[in-house]
Amino acid sequence: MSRYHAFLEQLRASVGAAHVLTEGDLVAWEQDWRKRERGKALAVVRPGSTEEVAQVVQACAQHQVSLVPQGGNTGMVVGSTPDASGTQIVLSLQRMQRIRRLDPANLTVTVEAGCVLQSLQQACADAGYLFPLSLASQGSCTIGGNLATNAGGTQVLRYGTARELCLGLEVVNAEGAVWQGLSGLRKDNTGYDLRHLFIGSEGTLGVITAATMKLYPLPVATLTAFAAVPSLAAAVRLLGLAQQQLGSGLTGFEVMGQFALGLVRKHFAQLPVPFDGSSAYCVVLENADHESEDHARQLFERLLEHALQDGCAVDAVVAASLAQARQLWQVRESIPLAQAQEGLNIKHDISLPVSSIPAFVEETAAAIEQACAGARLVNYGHLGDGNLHFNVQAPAGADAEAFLRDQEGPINALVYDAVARYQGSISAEHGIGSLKREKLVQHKSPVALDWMHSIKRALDPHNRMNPGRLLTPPAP
Ligand code: FAD
Ligand code: 2HG
Ligand code: ZN
Repeated sequence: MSRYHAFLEQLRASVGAAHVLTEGDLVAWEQDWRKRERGKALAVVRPGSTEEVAQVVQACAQHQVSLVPQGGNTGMVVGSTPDASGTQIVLSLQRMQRIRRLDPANLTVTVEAGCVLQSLQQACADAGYLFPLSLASQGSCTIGGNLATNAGGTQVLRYGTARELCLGLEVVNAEGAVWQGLSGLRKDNTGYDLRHLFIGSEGTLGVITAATMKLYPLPVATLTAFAAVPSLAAAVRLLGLAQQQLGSGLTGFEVMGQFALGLVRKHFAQLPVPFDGSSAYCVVLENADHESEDHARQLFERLLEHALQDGCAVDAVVAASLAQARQLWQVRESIPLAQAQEGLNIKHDISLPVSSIPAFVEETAAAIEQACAGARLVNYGHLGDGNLHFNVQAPAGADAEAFLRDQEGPINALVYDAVARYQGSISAEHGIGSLKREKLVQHKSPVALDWMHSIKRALDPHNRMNPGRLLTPPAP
């Protein structure tokens, strides 16, 4: 009889046999979104309540089994799938989708971790409120995963990251005890703010089972524009103009290199990408107005007129309808999918001071070309908050797997050294997972790393919560 027989029986007794998957096709839980790695799960366990999560974690503690929390499995850094040993369980939060409470006067919503982001946005909109976190993966990613990775997305310049939207958490710790921290308070100075330990911890400290998140009033009108800009420096100038003229109405400012847009044209031919592709970059801007659509349009048109006069934009269009606005956003949101269709690639999810971005890109693009002639730069991202997706695709016609094997190390080193020189971060929003663990050791201060290991030891002394992710495993 397998060493795990009693353990699996205990799980079945807790969550029901139908929710302990050990056979059949488990690829959806075992393979990461980017297809970088396929692991093997001892079981995929799908509890339906916080109490059941606690029982599963208690069973793991009792039988010394480690677990990998998983939401929508859309993470970019191989953090939500099991390793290849067949000894870890995937603890999927997918069944915990309930919105527990929407409190209009407090402008908060309390929601279970497995709720899909888009369902949460929709439920809040139906009730007349805005939940602003927006990512291209919102049809699959979950609020628990968003918090565990401190997700960013396209509205950060106005509303902040998942961390800034979170007021309280419910967490199951490594022993299987439940921490009730679902406060909707905006002020609470009663010592260490524990929620911040779990936000961005990538499942390594505890399982987030529910969260209380901030809501905002729905804007009266939201308009989208698409502009062609001659350079990144021009895009930064346009950002400055937009901030000045739209103030807090500016809710999105995304930049896209022409090669990235070319991938959308190639792989999503049905999407009309505006303009002829002759400008170096394009920008998507969003203006949310609390007065009226006319007011929003006037402000937007005045801004774009100034930009055309200034030369920081060479062409611009404001969407005439919601459907057109959706299409413009779809162009931007399709870039990661188009990139995936083009083949395996190297991703650099970096942040830099906005002012340094043009010089960084010029210098680093030249260095990449020198190191690997023909490597194709897929440069785009959330310029409004200083986050670039400075990705690299194999040279045209080259074998992508061989390119990754031979070039990922040298290209990563080159890019991350430049990021350090420009005082940026090697992970703006996707996290560390297992793909960037070694890089974290190189780029985080030894004091900070030491504190991180101390926190991990204090909260998960037996290293059972997503071991080997984010932090390098402790020495035996
Ligand atoms: P998963 O992938 O399942 O898990 C991610 C990490 O969180 C893992 O370490 C996992 O162990 C941990 N985790 C998951 N749930 C819990 C829980 N309940 N408790 C504790 N730990 C947990 N990210 C951005 O930040 N901005 C973007 O704009 C963006 N765009 C994307 C676009 C596409 C097309 C794709 C595929 C991904 C994108 N991402 C983006 C990355 C990804 O969607 C986010 O990281 C998202 O927050 C992950 O949520 P998830 O539910 O899929 O988490
Ligand atoms: C985005 O902003 C995501 O589209 C994905 O963060 C980025 O695929 C990427 O590199
Ligand atoms: Zn992003």
